Amino acid sequence: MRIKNYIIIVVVLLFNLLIVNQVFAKDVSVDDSVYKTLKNSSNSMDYIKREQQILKTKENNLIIKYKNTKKHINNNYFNNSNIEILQLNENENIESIILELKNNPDIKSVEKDEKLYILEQDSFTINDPFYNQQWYLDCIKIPKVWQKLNTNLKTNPIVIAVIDTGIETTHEEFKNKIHPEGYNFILNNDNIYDIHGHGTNVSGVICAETNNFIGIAGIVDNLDVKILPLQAASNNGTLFTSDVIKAIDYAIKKNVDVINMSIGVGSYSETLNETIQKAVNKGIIVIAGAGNKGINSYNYPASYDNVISVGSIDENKNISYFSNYNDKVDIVVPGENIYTTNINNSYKNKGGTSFSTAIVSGVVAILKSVESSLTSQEIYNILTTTAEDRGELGKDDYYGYGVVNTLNAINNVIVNDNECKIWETQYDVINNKIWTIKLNMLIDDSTVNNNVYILDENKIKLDQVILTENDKIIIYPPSKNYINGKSYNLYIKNNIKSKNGKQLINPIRMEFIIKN
Ligand SMILES: [Ca+2]
Ligand SMILES: [Ca+2]
Ligand SMILES: [Ca+2]
Repeated sequence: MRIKNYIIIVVVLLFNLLIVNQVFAKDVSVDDSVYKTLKNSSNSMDYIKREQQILKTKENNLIIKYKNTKKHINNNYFNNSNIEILQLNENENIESIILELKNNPDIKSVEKDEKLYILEQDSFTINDPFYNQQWYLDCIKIPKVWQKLNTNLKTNPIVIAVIDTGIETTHEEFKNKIHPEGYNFILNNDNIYDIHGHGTNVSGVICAETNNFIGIAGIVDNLDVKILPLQAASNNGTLFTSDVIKAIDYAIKKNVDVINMSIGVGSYSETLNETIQKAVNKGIIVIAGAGNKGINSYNYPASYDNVISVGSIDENKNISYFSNYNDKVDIVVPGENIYTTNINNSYKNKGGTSFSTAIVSGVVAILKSVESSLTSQEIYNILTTTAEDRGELGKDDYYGYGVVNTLNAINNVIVNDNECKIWETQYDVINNKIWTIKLNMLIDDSTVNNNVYILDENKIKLDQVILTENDKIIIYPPSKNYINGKSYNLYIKNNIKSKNGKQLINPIRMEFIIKN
């Protein structure tokens, strides 16, 4: 019976409450013998673990300088000097203790034992020669996201259907970027070679190969993101609704993650709307341009329900003169001077909400790539709640919820290990373990989903049932149980909130190892 293994983690997680404790001065001692043995040991993992334990004891220390050498609080001073290290417990209020010590007449100075850093230059560089013309990447914080993705984060393959004029399959920037099952809905064959250019322009923004010493950098960096070119637009740049419907149906059958529609018209179609809702219900994220007429009217497909309607901003983050505005606009990203791939293996500056759409498709692909379980609604919530408000306060007809901030969005999806408070590693954990985490306030159930999870050694999220019960989070083992001898990490993100709206202070990580 699983219930027998129901063990409560004693540590109580604290929401954002200040707890001021008294000063508990402790000796800081480093067991040098252990340190030296380990350093010479062939087992570097042991060494690193021990080093981490030692470093942890230094996280919250103060350096105190006395006016003379005889007045130390404890014996932890340097060679009879008048300097002493004071170790504080991690829940002590360091600032108030500093103030207290500064009032001590024997003490000359008090300062935090701050860290210095080795002066290593970050090796992150982008070598695509036209990268410096791609202002739109910086504008929505894409390079910072690439740096984050540079770590050994496990990602998932993503397919984006681009319903457009096709793609120049031979362009130097699209090697291994095109899904082989593209289709031409005008000719009813697989000839998706782009003669017009628009589909090639749009596709390059999303996934031109980054860091290949050629051309531009695509938004999705070198994640496994492929374009499924669905040609429904003719060479004069027009599309029949019926061909768009066929293309969406095809995209649903191919199980794509995202549908990019850099197309639009003012008239509403019941059948097109129904087909789009079918795609949305299958978990596909549908993105479309708000329109390029600069008028206050709907533009479809962007203005259908459950479609992400994307407006355009310029280099000063002001709304583009051509960007349609209405209550269906959800977010804005750059849509002017978008340097991208063009036909004849070339590059060109382009503008329009078409390219804003492509940028958002790329951003969504990044989010889905690091967290494939995200639903359309979750993606929508992440993009809109992390956007930077512009124009009138709050959501408005021009900017929707504001300018996409991809870094904030990705930080909402993944937790950076070095931002986490680390709980002690649990060894010899049984393989049908049920974890129960108790918090100090009633938990808002709706904030738990996606914010509590367990990753395996490959950083793959396990499928498991996670329940909330008043002030407890209960995590059942994955359907196939854990694997003996393997290490797992439990993450609790600080997006969790209490019923009265307090947020968890730090994200938490706890490693546990299943016993053999
Ligand atoms: Ca390139
Ligand atoms: Ca919408
Ligand atoms: Ca606003």
